[in-house]
Amino acid sequence: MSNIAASELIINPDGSIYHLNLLPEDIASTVIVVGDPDRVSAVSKYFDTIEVKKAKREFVTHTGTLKGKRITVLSTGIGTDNIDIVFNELDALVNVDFKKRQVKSTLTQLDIIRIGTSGSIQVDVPLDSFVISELAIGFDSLLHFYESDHVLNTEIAEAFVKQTEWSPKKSIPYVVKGNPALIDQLSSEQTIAGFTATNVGFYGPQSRKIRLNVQDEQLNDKLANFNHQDKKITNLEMETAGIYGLANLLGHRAISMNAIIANRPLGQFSKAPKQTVDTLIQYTLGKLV
Ligand code: R1P
Repeated sequence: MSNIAASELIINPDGSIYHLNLLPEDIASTVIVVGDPDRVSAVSKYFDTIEVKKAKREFVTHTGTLKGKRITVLSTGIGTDNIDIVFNELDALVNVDFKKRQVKSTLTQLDIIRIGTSGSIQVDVPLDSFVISELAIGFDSLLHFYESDHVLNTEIAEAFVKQTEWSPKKSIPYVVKGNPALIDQLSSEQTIAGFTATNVGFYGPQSRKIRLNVQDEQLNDKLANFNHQDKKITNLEMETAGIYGLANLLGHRAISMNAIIANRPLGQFSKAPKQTVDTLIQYTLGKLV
């Protein structure tokens, strides 16, 4: 087995991985990921113990226990470019022997749960509701940089490109799925099963017009009206497709929990977004332990 070069897997002098600044023993096999670094303590405040608190750049990590279960909560910052870093480094922490610089012969599977905020694009997916992404469609190009055809649903992606008259100047969308067992475990009558669109930006890519014109004025309507075998897109955010794609490629289980804090067709924003996120945090922790 060949060694991974120092330039490819960068390990800090203290033995921690380059961006996350974590040692292999710092993470649990259940990892909650959040976009906002301030949301890390909003999750870990419910832990019974906290043994690790580390940070570098936007990547803040707390590891502790809740009712005897060891859990890590880690912020990813915004976007699938950050998801590429977080997922490859989390995987290396469990599946690469840092001393030998070799992939371990026995691999560890992580459970990775995103607790994020999101905007609904359907009138009937209301403010302050919780969407669990069964599927995600990525408008970034992250998955296309990997050998990934075996985890992509090209049928839905092709139907989407056709129905929305997707401009070839934009990256070809990719469709990926969440882990069915985790979706089962975390779903209830309090959650809505969804199909999440992961955008490559917050303004133009999500059809928000402040001063700049967008390439396709009808984009959000086309997203809302897209329908393939009764699958309709429910919400927009910026990480889930990357999370599902990389989790599937690396052999981890992932699920994305979305607190709906905006309803785009109705032009509404939640009056209590923090409360909604806190309720989703408590709901998710309750289902995990
Ligand atoms: C945009 O405001 C950010 O909020 C959403 C989007 O995905 C994007 O990261 O998620 P988080 O609240 O988890 O960051």
